Amino acid sequence: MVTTNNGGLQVFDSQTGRDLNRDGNDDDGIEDPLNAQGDLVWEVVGLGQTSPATIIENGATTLINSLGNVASWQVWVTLANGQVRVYDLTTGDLLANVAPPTPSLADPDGPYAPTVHENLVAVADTRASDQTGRVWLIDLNTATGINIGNPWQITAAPRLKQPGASPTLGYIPIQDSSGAWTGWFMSVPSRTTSVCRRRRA
Ligand SMILES: [Ca+2]
Ligand SMILES: [Ca+2]
Repeated sequence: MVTTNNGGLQVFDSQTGRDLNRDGNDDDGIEDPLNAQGDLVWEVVGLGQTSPATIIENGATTLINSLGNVASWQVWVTLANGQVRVYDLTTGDLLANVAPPTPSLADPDGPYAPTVHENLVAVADTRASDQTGRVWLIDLNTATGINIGNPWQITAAPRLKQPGASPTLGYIPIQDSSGAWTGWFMSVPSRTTSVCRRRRA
C-alpha cells in the first residue's frame, strides 16, 4: 500500500503479520514501534507536496535497482516542481527523476499523478512561463522524456486550459467503417479557477 502526504511517500506492507523478505521478522523494512498499526517498509521524506502515487508492473523496463535486479514494480509520483520521480516498489530506490520540458507552476490543487497508457506516461501541469495548461510525455520503459527533436508537449493550446486532474488516455473507434480502434485520444479536466503566479513582496 502506497500513500503520499505533504511531505513524501510511504510504502506499507498491506498484510500486517506477513514476512516479505522471509528473514523471520514480520516487521519489514523500516523498524516500526512495538504497537504500530501498520508495517512501514520504506518512505521518502522531504518531497514537499506530492501527487497520489501511480503503481505499475512493467516487465519491459530498463530500470535496475540497487540489488542489480530489473525494477519491474514501480511507484511514479509528480512533485510540486513538476518533476516526476520513479521509485522501486520493493527497495525504495530512486530509479529516475524526470524534469518537465520547461519549469512548471506550483498548483495548490496539484500536483497530479502520472497517467500510464501502454508505453507512455502522460503528465498534466501548468507551464510557468505563460501559465497555460500542458501535457508532456515520458517513455514508460526508460523513464526519460519523449523527445521528437524537441520535448513532446502540448502547450499554449487555446482549448487546453490549466489542468485540474490527471489526463486520461484511450482509444476511440474511427468512423471509417474499418472497425479499427486506432484513434488515440487524451482528455484533460480543466480547473475552474486559474492558478496565478504569486507576486513577490
Ligand atoms: Ca511485513
Ligand atoms: Ca516495518
